[in-house]
Amino acid sequence: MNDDELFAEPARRAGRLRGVKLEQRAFEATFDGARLRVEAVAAGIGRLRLAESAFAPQRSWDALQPLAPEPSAASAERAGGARLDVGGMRLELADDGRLEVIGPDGDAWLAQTEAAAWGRPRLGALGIRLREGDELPAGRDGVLARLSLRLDPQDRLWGFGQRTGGLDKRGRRLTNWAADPFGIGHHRGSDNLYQALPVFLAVKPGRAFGAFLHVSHLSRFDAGYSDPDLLSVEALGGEIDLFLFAGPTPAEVLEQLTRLTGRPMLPPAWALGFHQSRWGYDRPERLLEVVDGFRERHLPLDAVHLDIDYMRGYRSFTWDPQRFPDPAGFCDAVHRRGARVVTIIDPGVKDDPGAGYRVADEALERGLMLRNGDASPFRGYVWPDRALLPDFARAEVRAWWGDLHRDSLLEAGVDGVWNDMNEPTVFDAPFASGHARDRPIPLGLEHGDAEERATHLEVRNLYGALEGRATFEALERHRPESRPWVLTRSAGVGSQRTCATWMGDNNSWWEHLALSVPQLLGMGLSGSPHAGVDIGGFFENGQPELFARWMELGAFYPFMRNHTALGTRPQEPWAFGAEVEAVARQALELRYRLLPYLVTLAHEASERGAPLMRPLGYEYPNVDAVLDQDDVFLLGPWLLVAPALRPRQRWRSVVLPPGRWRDFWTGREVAGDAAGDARAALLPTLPGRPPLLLREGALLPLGEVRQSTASPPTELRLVVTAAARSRYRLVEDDGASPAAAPRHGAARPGDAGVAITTLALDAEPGRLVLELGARSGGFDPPPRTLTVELRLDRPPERVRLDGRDVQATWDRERSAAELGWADDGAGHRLELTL
Ligand code: MIG
Repeated sequence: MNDDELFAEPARRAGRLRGVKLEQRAFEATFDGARLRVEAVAAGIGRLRLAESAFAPQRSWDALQPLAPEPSAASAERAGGARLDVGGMRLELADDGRLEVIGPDGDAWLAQTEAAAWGRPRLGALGIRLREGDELPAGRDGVLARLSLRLDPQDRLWGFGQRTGGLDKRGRRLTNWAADPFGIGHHRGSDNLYQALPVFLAVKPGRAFGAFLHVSHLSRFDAGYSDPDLLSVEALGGEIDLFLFAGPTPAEVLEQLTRLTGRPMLPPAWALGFHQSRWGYDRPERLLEVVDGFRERHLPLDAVHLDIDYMRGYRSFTWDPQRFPDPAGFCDAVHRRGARVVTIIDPGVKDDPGAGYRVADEALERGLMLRNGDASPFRGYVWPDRALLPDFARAEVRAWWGDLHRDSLLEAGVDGVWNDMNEPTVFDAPFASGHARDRPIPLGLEHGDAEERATHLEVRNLYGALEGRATFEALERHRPESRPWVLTRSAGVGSQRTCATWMGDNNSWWEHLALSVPQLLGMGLSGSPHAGVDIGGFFENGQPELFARWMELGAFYPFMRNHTALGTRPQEPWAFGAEVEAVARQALELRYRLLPYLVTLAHEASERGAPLMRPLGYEYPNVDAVLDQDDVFLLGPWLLVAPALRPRQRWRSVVLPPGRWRDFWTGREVAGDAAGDARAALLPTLPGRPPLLLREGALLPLGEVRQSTASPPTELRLVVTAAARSRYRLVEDDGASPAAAPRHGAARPGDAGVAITTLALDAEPGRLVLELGARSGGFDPPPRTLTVELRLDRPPERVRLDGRDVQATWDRERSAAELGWADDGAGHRLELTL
């Protein structure tokens, strides 16, 4: 977009570089018309701020975590301009005032191409829906800053949060503005959805780096859209505040990003199980019938979700007295069936003061809701008709909102909370009118405490995040013995600390089944790994084969929930007949067998930001041939999943990353055929048996099939494939205690609620040694069998456990040598002669 299209006035430029001031871990440069600050924030993390004059104040609700700067992290030297080493990359300012990000080998990762520009943009150029007659707020809020940078032609651009399309977003323009595409749904051409996460990775063989635009105002990346070689960063609020992460691998970028913005929360055990939901389960009898339906058919289930139908006239924090006369009795009945209850909460509070609805009365009395310029409450139409919106940028409001959960939901026994409509979305008329259309909120609407007033333009992208945080903190406060679980539709950077998310309203389309892979990969790469999509599809009627394939794929989603819209055909796993039900059962059984692995992966996420679902290039960043594969993924380090994504698909081709791969189901090696510089294999997509490959050196912890996480496991199984050397750290926890989830840093052996076992595999021709370290930590798993299942080409000649000869059984169907013993938590050494 050229300047005349973008700006409503002649753009102002930074101008001539006037001088540079060096500090110990930073430098500041003054231009005729701009100010630049470059800072080494911590090892591998740099920050670049560019404004016309003063930098924006840090907000009390900001996502940034306090970081201890590493004293040796940086040095600024004078060489005409200035340079700052942040460890793993240098940030340089040339004499002519242009910025560069330089890798350790001297390559320019990003290079500024023209002077930064500022100006008030044309509203129509921003590409967002606006309230009729709305204008940009006055002052710096309404000023757009733009910085253009040259990209390496080889770089793939990953992340950018919640998006449609493929894994690599290069060639697109990406707007960061939370919005519900209601009535349109989302599709390949969609731009911004419910969540704004202005985060990306640039990846090419040999190195990756990352960036986070720390601007909550509306912003945009032109990622090679206007010019294939240019990335331009545009932000309202008048400032470019860009954090840069040196990598050099994708895993390190995620570690750096989440060190800065917060590590993902650790879900309670039940939340990693299966969730059944639908809009329209409107009575306790119906919900209990659904839970019983799972139990009778031996379909594992851990949670049911209550959509808006449970409320009294869509009033948040109420139960409909006719339909749900005894919420506690209902929750108890679900609990007795080994499942959990999740209730939806919408931020739109019904505007009916004086009608006995405590929430509205308090909100108005105490002035807790968003207000118009004339101090009257801001109103919009949502489910309860005319509604008020809480001002979540205020700590007082977050505490009040959080406390509302206690009497209404927590005391009844509700286990988790689901936040919807929190972009926030409001309409112009009651839904009953039949012509309600969504009505954007004025950009200048004020949020926040008097001492830190901010506009809607600044707060919107964090509104859902702040609601989620209020909810999470309330659960921590009022139920300190359990790990909170909150699901949210809108979210922002930092939400990963408190919330799981889903991708909103998809359709029962094969396209949306396929989309879920790059979409969830993008979420994990943006630091928000606990995500899922509505299995079976939300809008439109589910279809048998599509539903079966969706359950197969959904078994690998970090968050696995079946959900569908009001009025669509039934979508319980048994709704499509016996064949589909059988596939769904296999998928659910696989999910539950994977739980020990998912728990370990959730710990890896909470310790280092590692996503559970990973693109192949996350684990093999130097292998060009796998970087662009976005219809397959890895679950953690060990499992490659190549799902069926098309109707009547009988085969799946997959590019194999280097090393040896074994079919999970048969144990046989999948050699593949040479395909260019890589190898590719063709795998059968048998119903209920998604193509699944084990990496060499896999140390994959599995459990047995359970109907719910409420029943204690009785087996831990380690599936192992040979490799010269492999290491893994199995983390188990009690599934409930918050102590198992340190907010920052790795789970340590001393942590309550955690058990850690180190696994070490070493092999040489003819010999394989597996060492299990003694279990450490405060959590003692219930009595169980420990089984080791080694996937080998043929039965081993000799097996010794702790120096004594033992017998292993040989299972031909899985090509596996297997032996087990009562798990005593002690260290063991298994030696095989092959
Ligand atoms: O205007 O609560 O995305 O999951 O079922 C629709 C009803 C409101 C949108 C959510 C969807 C939920 C639905 N909600």
